[in-house]
Amino acid sequence: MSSEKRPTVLSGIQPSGRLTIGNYLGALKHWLGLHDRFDCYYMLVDLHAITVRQDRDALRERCHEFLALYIACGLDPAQNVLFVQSHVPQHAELAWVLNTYTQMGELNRMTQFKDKSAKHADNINAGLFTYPVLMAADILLYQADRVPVGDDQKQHLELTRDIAQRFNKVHGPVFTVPEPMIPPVGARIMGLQTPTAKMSKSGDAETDALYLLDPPEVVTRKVKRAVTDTDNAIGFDVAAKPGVSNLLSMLAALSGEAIPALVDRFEGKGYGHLKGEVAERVVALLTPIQTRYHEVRAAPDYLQQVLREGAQRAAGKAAITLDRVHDALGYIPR
Ligand code: ATP
Ligand code: LTN
Repeated sequence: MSSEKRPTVLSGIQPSGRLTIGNYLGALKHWLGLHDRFDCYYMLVDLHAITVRQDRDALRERCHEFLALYIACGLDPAQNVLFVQSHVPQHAELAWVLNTYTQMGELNRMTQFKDKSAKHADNINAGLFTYPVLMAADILLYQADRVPVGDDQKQHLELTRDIAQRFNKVHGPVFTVPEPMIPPVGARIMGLQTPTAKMSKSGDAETDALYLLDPPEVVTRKVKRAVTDTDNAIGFDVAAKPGVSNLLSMLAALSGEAIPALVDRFEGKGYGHLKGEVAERVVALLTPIQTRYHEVRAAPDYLQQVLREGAQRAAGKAAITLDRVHDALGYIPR
């Protein structure tokens, strides 16, 4: 599938918590089909995941679960390089180098660091602080041209670009400077119970998120109970009507209809109609994904083989970049 001139796409998700409809609409969905035009690398970023304590057995299970979901959502391992970050040692090696091209002040400004430190006040480890540098290493190792992510990763992408440009200024054009790909709708799905905060896969409240493996009746119940407001008038206004606006964004991302067209279509109808349609669309999306997931998940040897091959292909490309970096720095070749 790879040819010299094809641009590269890379993205990743932390194997923490459970994949949500936010992860799907903001990221995963947009990875599908890119292999026609790009060399595609999609990771499970297990090095990033340990910036928050993980249970050993659960982490191992989850990597297979997430990989099976990647495949069930439509990522064909024959056309996309699917791998686990810890299988490619160059990620950590390049991250070390890039740490020395990143300023403390830059990392201090990262909103994800601020949010995660507030949430895990008992474990504000150095890895949590340098998390964005490892992410920059992930991206720059593969000379990625485009990085499809949700809105919350925009700041990390900007830092990655700054680090790449800084390194290139000193050492010449070693790194491709990547562009984010952030979808116009669905890039920031909010919680069902707290529509002022991002839906998160590691959140505590079960009813706040729609998980990709939620059964249909659970999806329907959660959507029906989603927080809205009392005036029962459908309109898009994130500040004044965060819950209804979130449902409209989800429906727009799921159906492809524009938000103003949805507002017109639901005029005079109550929130129950909107919720009914959102639930229907989510169930229709998830049902075939879940069927496929159970088939793939039942084949652990296959999953292991996908990871083995993915790691091999990823490491081949990563090694070329790391050699160039070492050469630029003046390290003696091995
Ligand atoms: P966690 O809660 O475990 O920190 P998360 O749900 O934020 O995780 P990540 O692994 O950080 O998930 O993100 C994976 C991808 O999904 C990223 O591209 C991210 O931008 C996107 N994403 C995460 N949450 C949402 C959301 N609520 N809406 C849209 N995109 C999202
Ligand atoms: N930080 C990202 C996950 C991530 C990532 C990447 C995304 C790690 N490395 C490289 C795109 C490209 C997050 O979603 N929290």
